[in-house]
Amino acid sequence: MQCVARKSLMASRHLRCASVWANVPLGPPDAILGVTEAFKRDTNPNKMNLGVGAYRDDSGKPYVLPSVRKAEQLLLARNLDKEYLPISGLASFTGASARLAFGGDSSVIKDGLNSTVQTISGTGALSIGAHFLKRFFPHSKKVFFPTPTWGNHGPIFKTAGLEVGSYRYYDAGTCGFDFAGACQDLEALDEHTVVVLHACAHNPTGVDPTPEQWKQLAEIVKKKNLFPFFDMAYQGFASGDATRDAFAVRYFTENNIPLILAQSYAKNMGLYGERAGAFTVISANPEEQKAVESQLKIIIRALYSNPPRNGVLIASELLNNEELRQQWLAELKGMADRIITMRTGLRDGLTKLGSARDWSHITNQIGMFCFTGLDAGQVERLIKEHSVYLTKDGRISIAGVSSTNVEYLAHAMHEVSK
Ligand code: PLA
Repeated sequence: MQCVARKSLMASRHLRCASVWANVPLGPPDAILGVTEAFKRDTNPNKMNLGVGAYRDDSGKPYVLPSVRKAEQLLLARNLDKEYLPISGLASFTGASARLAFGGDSSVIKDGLNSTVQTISGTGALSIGAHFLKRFFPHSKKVFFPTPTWGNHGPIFKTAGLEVGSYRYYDAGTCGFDFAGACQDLEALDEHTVVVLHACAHNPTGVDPTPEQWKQLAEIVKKKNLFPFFDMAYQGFASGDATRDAFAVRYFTENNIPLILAQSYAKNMGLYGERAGAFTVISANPEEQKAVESQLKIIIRALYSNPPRNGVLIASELLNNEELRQQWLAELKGMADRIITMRTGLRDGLTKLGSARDWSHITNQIGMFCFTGLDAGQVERLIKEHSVYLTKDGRISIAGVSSTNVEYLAHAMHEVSK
């Protein structure tokens, strides 16, 4: 009797739960992170995960930078406590992060005009930025992105209540930058429109403006009073040189263009899961800076109160301890160089196999990703017939290719594209 009663109680509970959420539709897997889930289910020993942008060493293993390991040892020896960080994060980290982006001599930093807060990596920086725009940007609430852009840009800004639009960026004909198209579209925007710019190593295309083109884009931005939101998720990963990759951000700032900036240390320090990042607003004067910072803290306090400690303690060591900083910058260059070597290897492999296609974009593009130009059907064949996992748009993470499987990849790409 008792058992029957319990059973019927459970059944009614079950029913009640089901009815509350009955209207929740099943969502699709994430376009980028969902690729990893499919990869994990594959039993082919030759499988390759080129979906998410996560750096692998030449044996295909996740890579923890030796400088990061050293920083961890230094931190461990300090027996630190686990107290909350301030709402705006670890000051030694946010200060150094701003200097890495804008340069130590930057007048905005010397004059204390930057409000830099610690964020949950680059995604968190974009999200805090989007919330800040939604609350305080006095003009349009529509933000414009390059076509194509990182798949999570739209969702982040829409979740914060903003509308999204686009401007031309990639030329599928040349697999390069559609500079004329981008200029035309930016010129046609209303004054005081927010435009998201990838500071370097554009994701997913690997196509960046040249310094000369950046200067012309800055002209348009200035003339039309556009408001740039720089997303710098790959500083140092494009050229191997963190200063060189900061060119656009520094050029715009030196030319007195007001801007906001998202930074991530996921890729350039290999701190992915540690979630270390920063968001910066440049203000016109110190009073404004104080007000902006106070509002950023109010937004953060409501969203997650204060940020995590571990990742930024490591990042702060790498940025502030001169010996570790030099080691980190050398290791960063090592990662960028290995990616460039893999690009050459892949292109050479395709040529050797007799591919009739022009693959020069593999080596012309920069950063973690190569936008292969393969169409949806070819992508599907790469996955199904060769267990090479990539995003549907034909993007491959070159950072996931190694000298042991670059030939396999070339062969697979040749097979599906001939
Ligand atoms: N901005 C751009 C342009 C990115 O490509 C990424 C990450 C981020 C911000 C945010 O990274 P973070 O929050 O980890 O700092 N893009 C990855 C990962 C590497 C992802 O999609 O989450 C990608 O594979 O595209």
